[in-house]
Amino acid sequence: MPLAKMDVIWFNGKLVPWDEARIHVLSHVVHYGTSFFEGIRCYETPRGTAVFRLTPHIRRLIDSARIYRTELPYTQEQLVAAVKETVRANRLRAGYIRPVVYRGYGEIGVNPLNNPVEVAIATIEWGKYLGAEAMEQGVDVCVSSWQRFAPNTMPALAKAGGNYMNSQLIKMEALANGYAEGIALDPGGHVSEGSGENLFVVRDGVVYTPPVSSSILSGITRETVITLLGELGVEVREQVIPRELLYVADELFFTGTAAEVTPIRSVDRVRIGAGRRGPITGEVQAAFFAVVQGERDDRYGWLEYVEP
Ligand code: PPE
Repeated sequence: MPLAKMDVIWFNGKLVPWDEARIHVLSHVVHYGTSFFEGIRCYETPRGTAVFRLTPHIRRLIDSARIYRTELPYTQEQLVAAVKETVRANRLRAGYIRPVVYRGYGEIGVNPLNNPVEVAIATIEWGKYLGAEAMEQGVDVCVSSWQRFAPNTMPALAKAGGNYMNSQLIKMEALANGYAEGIALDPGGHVSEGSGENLFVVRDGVVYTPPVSSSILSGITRETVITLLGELGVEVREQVIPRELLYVADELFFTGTAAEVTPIRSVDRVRIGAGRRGPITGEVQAAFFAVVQGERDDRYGWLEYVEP
């Protein structure tokens, strides 16, 4: 997505003009990928703009940093308030929010700990991640020749910048071969996730999704969708998924903040179901959009309103 400039970025505690949120080329993050980030969406609702599950996203940001022995210079409450402040300052009604924590300029060398921990929060416009028509038609994907990282290599539960080198390999290979996205297997050869999305498989009315032990990011949309499927009376099993279950699935779909709920219509050129959005995918997608847009009762407190 090309970036359209907004007015301000929250940069180490202050709102600064968009063009002034800059870092030095010798910042630790530039050399060693030392960052943690979040992707969050806000939506227009009948009661004003609401950030979807803001607090769990900020909590995951703090956890990602903690896994790398990094304590943030702001509390969860301060960061939640800072996100709302940034959305208000940019008069954003619906869009995407990108908080990022990184190690800045101080010294060179692998040890990050002597470099400052800096925090920025930007808001950007972001339409449909895998294309607008994809939401109904579904996307064509492949199983990647790249795998997700093994346990004891890169911690998958941390949403760390460096992890996305792996995602980039998956994504570039998929695009080069004419697919919208790639599905990575975990180091054991079981299904893991897309380059920036979690994956769900539907077969005989039961929904399957890989467990956190399959090198996935523990997606907040994934958790949301599991809850919504439960409400719809659909059984969800978090279990290890063999690759071949993809080819015999009735339906497949991705979830993610950027991807929302995106149907998949083929894998490795094998048609899935009727080759378009399946019925369970359609139902959970409709439930998801009804929730995020405040069109139904917010029974879990998922909508965090920007205006007090
Ligand atoms: N797995 C990965 C690897 C991932 O990056 C994301 C989010 C998810 C699963 C879904 O997580 P959640 O957003 O909490 O439901 N990917 C973010 C970044 C995408 C990008 O291209 O940048 C996102 O969707 O914001």
